[in-house]
Amino acid sequence: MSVPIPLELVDALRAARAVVVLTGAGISAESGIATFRDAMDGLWAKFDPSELATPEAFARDPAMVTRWYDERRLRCAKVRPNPGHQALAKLEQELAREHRSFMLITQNVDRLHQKAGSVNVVELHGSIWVWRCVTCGVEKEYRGGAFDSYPPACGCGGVLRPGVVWFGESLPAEAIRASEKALAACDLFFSVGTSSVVFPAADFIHAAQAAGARTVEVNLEPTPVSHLADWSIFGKAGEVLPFLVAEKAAKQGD
Ligand code: BJW
Ligand code: ZN
Repeated sequence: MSVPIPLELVDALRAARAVVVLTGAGISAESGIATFRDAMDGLWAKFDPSELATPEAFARDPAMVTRWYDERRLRCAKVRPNPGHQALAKLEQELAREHRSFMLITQNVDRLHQKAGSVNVVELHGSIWVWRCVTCGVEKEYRGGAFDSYPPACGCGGVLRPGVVWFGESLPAEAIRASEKALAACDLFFSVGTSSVVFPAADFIHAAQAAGARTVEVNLEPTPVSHLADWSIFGKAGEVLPFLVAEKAAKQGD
């Protein structure tokens, strides 16, 4: 691998009792899913994603917003987890065998971590596979093809919206509670493939540090939290994470 991994980081991973990993769109980029702040392709190129992911955009044009989400959902159905997702799933299995704790907190809505085999996953921003009726509140997971019409309709006559968290909306209370509990108890924290500009996730590195954890960032470029990390590794998650997990196993076999 071209990116050097500090030996001290491998040692820290070997010694950690409780690992928390926060992921963002960058970890799914190598699976072929555009990151949130990437320019959008094709038809959507003229839209700013941060303006589509709002309750205001949905209220203004529910057909357009739900079509955008459904195209993304159909794209997620076609792609596969990459070595970055797989390395985290493997790390979770290894740590479980070693009676150490692991939690994966993701801002992603694509469920690629679960597809790769990760189990202890907190979805901070919901899921693109879930749709919720704005009238009766029913939630359904939908894995079929494109909807017949946009916005999709609920049996009650109401409109279905994507089960994701938009700007200005509260995050699921249980996801926040579980994240805070894990952050307060962790001794090694990773921030992977996130621009660290969206809160509350951008604050998680502070919470981990307050708990005494050492912190690692894996990203292609510096972010607003890079200066806080004990180790900043600039490289692709799909290369750095498999290498790190393999090094941990190799050193443990010493
Ligand atoms: C790679 C790579 C490779 C690429 N390998 N790396 C405190 C201060 C200021 C504002 C606020 C605050 N608290 C709350 C707010 C308001 C707001 C907020 O944060 N605003 C900021 C813009 C300032 N937050 C909220 O509204 C949240 N709600 C909330 O806090 O409720 C209470 C409250 C409300 C209002 C005021 C105060 C309190 C809700 C946030 C919901 C975010 N929702 C979205 C959409 C989800 C559905 C969807 O997918 O459409 O979540 S927005 C979008 O951003 C999406 C992402 O999960 C999230 C984070 O993006 P992420 O994952 O970091 O992706 P990118 O694209 O930004 O970055 C990719 C990174 O990967 C880059 O750095 C690349 O370099 C890197 N990369 N390839 C490694 N191969
Ligand atoms: Zn309904």
